[in-house]
Amino acid sequence: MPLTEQSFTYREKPLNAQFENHVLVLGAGGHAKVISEILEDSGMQIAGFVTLDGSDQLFCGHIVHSEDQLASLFESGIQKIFPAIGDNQLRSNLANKVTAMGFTIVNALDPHSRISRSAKLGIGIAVMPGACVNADSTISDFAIVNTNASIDHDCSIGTATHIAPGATLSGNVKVGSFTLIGTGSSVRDNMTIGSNTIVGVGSAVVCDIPNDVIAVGTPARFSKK
Ligand code: JB3
Repeated sequence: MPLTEQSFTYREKPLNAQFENHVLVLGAGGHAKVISEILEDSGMQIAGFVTLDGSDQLFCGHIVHSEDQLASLFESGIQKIFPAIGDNQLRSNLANKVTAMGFTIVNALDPHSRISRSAKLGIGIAVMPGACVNADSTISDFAIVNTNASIDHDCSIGTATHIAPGATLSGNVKVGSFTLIGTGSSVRDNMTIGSNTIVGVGSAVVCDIPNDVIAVGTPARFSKK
């Protein structure tokens, strides 16, 4: 039977073009549910969540796949993904794993965030509602700029670092990789904060903070992890 023009067009379409707007979300917890809404508000369609073992229960109205299913999902044409797990190291590890499988990692930039046109963004970045990234700042791969966090001009945020809700970084603050800047903390301009470090909730950072420490208080004092 001859193909109609319509069915021919459909069959000739590359498989992944059908799923151009579809994205998988790695994780199915609190962070993933916020991310899924941001992705939907940005015009993407959620193709499901992915946990280690999957689940029979829907999450936010979507299927929860297991990691074992990633290869077949990719083969079916769903090739975009977002790592939505709060743990910095796990988020980065999983992002690297799915990159090696061929997935394209997208960003989740909330339409109600403010991101400067001169900011430089990597991949797999979350910029949550009300967050601000000002001129000439750099946000590296898999970083989270959480709800209402503020990154002022010329800042640099390292790979898989998490700037928690309401944290404020003044101008020209450099933060390393895999660091957590806790909720509501404040960082004076021109400060450098190392990698694998934690700045506790509500701390005030007024001196440089090295790698691998926990810094807490006002002003923040640090000790080895
Ligand atoms: O503070 C705020 C605003 N958000 C926090 C966020 C940044 O981090 C939030 O309050 C939580 O503290 C935390 O959210 P997250 O990462 O969603 O945590 P939780 O609710 O515990 O969910 C972790 C998810 O990761 C679960 O769905 C796990 O099944 C999934 N998970 C754990 N290990 C994994 C793996 N998923 C996959 N695919 N592979 C794993 O190895």
